[in-house]
Amino acid sequence: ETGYELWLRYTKISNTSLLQQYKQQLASPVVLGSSPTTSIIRAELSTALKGLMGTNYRLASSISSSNTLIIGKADATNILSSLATKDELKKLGEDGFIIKAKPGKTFITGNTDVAVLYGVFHYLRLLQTNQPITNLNIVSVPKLKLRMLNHWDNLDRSVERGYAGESIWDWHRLPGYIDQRYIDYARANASIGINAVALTNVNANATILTANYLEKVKALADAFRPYGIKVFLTARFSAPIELGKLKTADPLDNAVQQWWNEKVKEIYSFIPDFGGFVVKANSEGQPGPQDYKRTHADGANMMAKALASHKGIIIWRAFVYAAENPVDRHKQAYDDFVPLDGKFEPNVMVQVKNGAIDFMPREPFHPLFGAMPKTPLMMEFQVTQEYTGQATNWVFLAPLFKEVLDSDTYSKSKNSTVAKVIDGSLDNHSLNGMTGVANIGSDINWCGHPMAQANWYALGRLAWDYNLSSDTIADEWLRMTFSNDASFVQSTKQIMLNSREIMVDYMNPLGLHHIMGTGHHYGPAPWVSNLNRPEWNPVYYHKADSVGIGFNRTSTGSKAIEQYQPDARKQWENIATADEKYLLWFHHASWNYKMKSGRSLWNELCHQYNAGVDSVKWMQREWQKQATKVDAERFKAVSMLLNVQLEEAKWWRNACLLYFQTFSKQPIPSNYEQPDKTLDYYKSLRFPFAPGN
Ligand code: BDP
Repeated sequence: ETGYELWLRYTKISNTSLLQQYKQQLASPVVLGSSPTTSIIRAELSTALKGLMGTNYRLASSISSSNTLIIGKADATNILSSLATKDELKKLGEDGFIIKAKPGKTFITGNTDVAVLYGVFHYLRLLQTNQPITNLNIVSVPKLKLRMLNHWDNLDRSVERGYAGESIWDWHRLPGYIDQRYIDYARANASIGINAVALTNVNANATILTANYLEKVKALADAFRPYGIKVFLTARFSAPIELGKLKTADPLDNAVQQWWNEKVKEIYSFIPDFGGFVVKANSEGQPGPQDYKRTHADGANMMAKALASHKGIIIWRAFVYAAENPVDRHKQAYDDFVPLDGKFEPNVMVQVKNGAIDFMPREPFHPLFGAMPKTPLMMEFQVTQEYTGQATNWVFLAPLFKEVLDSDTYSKSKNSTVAKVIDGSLDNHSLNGMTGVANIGSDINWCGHPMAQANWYALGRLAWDYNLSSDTIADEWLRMTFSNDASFVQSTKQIMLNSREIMVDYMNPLGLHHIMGTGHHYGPAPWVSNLNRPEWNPVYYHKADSVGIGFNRTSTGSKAIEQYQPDARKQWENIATADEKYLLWFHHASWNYKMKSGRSLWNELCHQYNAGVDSVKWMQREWQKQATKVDAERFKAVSMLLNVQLEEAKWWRNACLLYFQTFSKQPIPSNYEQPDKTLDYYKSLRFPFAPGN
């Protein structure tokens, strides 16, 4: 198995009595309607049923009394429309679906063909995961309207922070050559409800907005459309200068507005359902409105006006920090954006990373969530594992995503969770969404590490329903991607569910953050202090000294904690009661500070780094037990990668402890494995060709 099939393998159901039951219910399927999407439904169903049941199915396109599975839009036939009241159908919106099983007949319906496609994928998932299908009564409506992937793909096919080969967009051969990958990509996305993709890197190249490239974008949009996927592009703020030969990109300049109006019109002439732009402006050297002493709202609104009449939207990123803000980078996005609340056009969403620093292994939720009630905020997660083990570490990210979504902002009252902020329910916004920075590339298995596919899957499933548990998501994914064998699922799921915490232990325990290698961000480098801007240096974040370690963000420090509601602060504010998972995020604690375990802070650090390493050994042992349950290719690939992961976990542990020891001046307790190399050795390591940079 190469892994190319992802979670859509459709292998024959091995439980023979279940197979018999399924066969009865699936004896005579019909798919009503005729559109590119219904053709896709028919093809998917034929492939899936053939694989799962081991027999060929002929699908009818008109209904007869013998049909046992009836699939189609609600308005296709009376039996389907009578499954729900008008009101219930309305509540389904464009994407929601109903699956209902009555004696002898099962129905799948929704208001659009794409909703029906989602329903069919859901139904197939039930079969793939061997669930009962006799008493189904499912009504499923996505919690979020925009369920998106952001590709950080460059036009030369390199992928910023990509660990799975080249970009899957083969710009050179587009528009004429439609790679089967595009279709399989769209299928996979549709199967988990993803309905939007930004094709290009947020560090944008204006060339994508030229007619030549728009032809290529159109070809992709055409391929994705029947799968319900809308295309977005990243827009470089200075494009009017670079492409339009204007002297300025000032958002309040009429000629600039005019240029964007024309450009947008041109884009819609190629792609009538174009989604809009994702914009990174005045961040990490990107051009933006502040270059002209204008605000982010001025910039976003100018572009939003160009898009409004076409029903396009602007997704304006809040990932900003500047060298002029040396005290605490944590505070800047909040300081820049909160005053703009209420000043954005109605077709603007502000896209906020899950935390205020940068996709760290563990990070408190971003203080902007709950602080801009008049603006729809979109969640940005990072699926690609820039800071969470890159190409080599098995880390299931659903627990990280859930931890953020379930966090309480207390912005209205108790239970004002981040999830309720982004779904718009707290502040009555109709625009809402979640995106993940994609981990997809040209590798045969799409995501590099065979287990990294689960993070793509998790993003889609949580964008559809953030109430799903990590356990459920892992369970589904394992059954479909590997096997329904109960003991395999049980053990491997435990590895997945623990993997994120394990990675935190050996990389960034107790709230440490941003102590990775320079540029490529591969491996540990807590000692780095010589970069041009203070907030690029790891020493800025851990602040280790002879007294202790950690960033004081309380009222006696940078005061970043004051950006949170008082009730939210409580979990971190007082060092004596603070959740130790975030201790060094908010406090500078002394080396001998007594932890809840009874250990000193220094000994606790030693303990956690070692626990992380030991847990990778546990992952290895658990995985080895699955040798007979998994195909040889993927078993071997994961085994080898776990060996690499163990080496990297030791590297993180040794390098960090040896370095922090130069401040704590205390020994690593003798019951732990001692570093086998010197600090100088770790400092001397260089990775000029590490991927993703
Ligand atoms: C950082 C990445 C950088 C991205 C930036 C962003 O290191 O490559 O361009 O985020 O999100 O995490 O704009």
